[in-house]
Parts: sequence; structure tokens; C-alpha cells
Amino acid sequence: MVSRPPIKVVSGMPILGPFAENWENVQRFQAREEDIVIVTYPKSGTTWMSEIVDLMIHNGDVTKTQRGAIFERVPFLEYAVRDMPSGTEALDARESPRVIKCHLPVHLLPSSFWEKKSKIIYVARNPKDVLVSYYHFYRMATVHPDPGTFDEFLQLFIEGKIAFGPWSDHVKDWWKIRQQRDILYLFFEDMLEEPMREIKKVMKFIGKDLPEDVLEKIQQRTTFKTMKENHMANYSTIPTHVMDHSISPFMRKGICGDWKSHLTVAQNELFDEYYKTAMSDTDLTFRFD
Ligand code: PPS
Repeated sequence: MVSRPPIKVVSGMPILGPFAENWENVQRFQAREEDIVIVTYPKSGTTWMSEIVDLMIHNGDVTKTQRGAIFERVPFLEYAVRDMPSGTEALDARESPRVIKCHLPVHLLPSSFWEKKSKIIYVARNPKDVLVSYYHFYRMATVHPDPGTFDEFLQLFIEGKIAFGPWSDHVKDWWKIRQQRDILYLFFEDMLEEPMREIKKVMKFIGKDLPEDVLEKIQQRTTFKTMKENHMANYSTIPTHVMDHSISPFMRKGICGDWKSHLTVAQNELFDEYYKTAMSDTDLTFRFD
């Protein structure tokens, strides 16, 4: 494991340095009809949705979700670090139905996902909370470069010079394509507000019909508190030199509006200015409180 490798650029997108080595295999990846792909910009609710979907395809059977850590149960397509199976290798070996984590922008999603009409669930989160969450994740996970100060990271975020590129293009492009391609587009803030409502949308979308008590169980198993304590969901089984939870836990706060305790008035004004410009050509909106 290389510590704090620099970001690389593949097909115009900044990506974590080691991930660049497997880029050709990602683009050649063979999707299947039964695949369920959870696409997000980083720190937008990927792990939360992964746990929900994994529970759902196992009809709420909690023992099945204890079979492995979330990153084993729901492999990360782009993942590639030396001496470890890559995301594409892990997925190739997996039986269907596969649940797949992916952070790619629309135009870089491997074409086989479109050809096979795999099911795609997109989760978006307001960018101020994404920024804060991503900053702390950069600090605790050494696969990222050093984030510098919060102010420096904010600048990188605005310029789209962080892993997976500009947040605004990511959320807007997936928003644009959602109807054309029958994508379920959800929001982190809606999941916080009324988890059951969003869980039911997921169930319908993936073609399941689960009784109310099972859905209740899924909701309870996927609260922030429960997932934070669940070693198979909270990334605590990863060695400390890769993810150091004492710097910042992966399951950090799980709320909406934490940005208020991070951004100064000046930083907030700068961010609002960026947001206004970046989002001027879309009807997509976010809730920040
Ligand atoms: S990653 O690394 O991109 O896969 O991260 P991702 O899972 O997308 O996002 C991590 C943030 O999601 C929060 N989280 C949750 N919030 C509420 N409820 C549940 N169940 C939940 N699970 C994960 C997690 O705490 C990170 O947000 P922050 O703001 O840092 O707390």
C-alpha cells in the first residue's frame, strides 16, 4: 500500500493514484443484467445505500450481511491497490446478483452497464456536507494525498481537483440522464428525513416485495448509530495505516448541516458563489439544513 500517493488523471478525471493502474480493466468491465450499481460522488451515502440494498436482496436476513465487511459484500468497481484483488477482479469472481459501488461520472461508466441495462441507484448529498466529510476522509484514509488545511481543500473542491473530479458535473450529469435511463436518483437528506419512504423506493426499483416488518428491520439495521457500531459496516476492520479512525472515524456524524461548524463566514460566501455559478444550468437543487 503506497501511502498518500498523488492523484492521477485518467480519461480527463482525477482519480486516486493506485486506481489509475486498473483503469483499462474498469472500462472493459463486463456488467450483467442482474447487477445493482450504487453510484455516488464520494461521501454522499454510498455505504448507507450499500447496506440497505445488501439487506434487501437477502430479504432482511441480518446474518447474511455479517458474512463480510461492506467493501467485500459490495465491491468498489474502481478500487485497485497493489497486492490486493482489484474491484474488477472481485466482481468478476462474484455470483449474481452483484451489488456494486461506483463513483464514476456518467460519461465514464463502463458501457456494458448501459448495454445490459443494469439497475443504477444514484445518491446525491449537499456539497457543503460532502466537502466536510471528504476533507475528514482524506485525512483518515492514506490512499488520498494530504488534504492540506480545510481552506486549501475547499479550494481544491471548488476547482474539482480531488479524486473523482468536480462534484457539480457529477450530480448534474447523473440528474440529466436519470429519466432517459431509468435511474433511481435519491438524496442523502431525504434518507435522513424519512428513511422508510426512501427504502420503499429502493425496494420497488429493484423489484422486491418485502413485508412491512422486514422493511422495519432494514431501517433499524441501517440507522447511523447501528451502522457505526457494526464492524461489518463501519470500515473498522481495515488496518490503521490505511484508515485511521482515531484521526476521524469513517462513520463520523451522519447528519445534515455539519458544514456549519466547519465553514467560516468568508468560506461560506465563497462556496455559495461557486455553487450559484456551478448550478446555474440545472433544475437540480439541494437542502443544506
Ligand atoms: S465513501 O467513502 O464515498 O464510500 O463514503 P460514503 O459512504 O458515500 O459517505 C460517508 C458519509 O455517510 C455517512 N453515513 C451515514 N449517515 C447517516 N446514516 C447512515 N446510516 C450512514 N452511514 C454512513 C458517514 O457518516 C459519512 O458522512 P459524515 O458527514 O462524514 O459523517
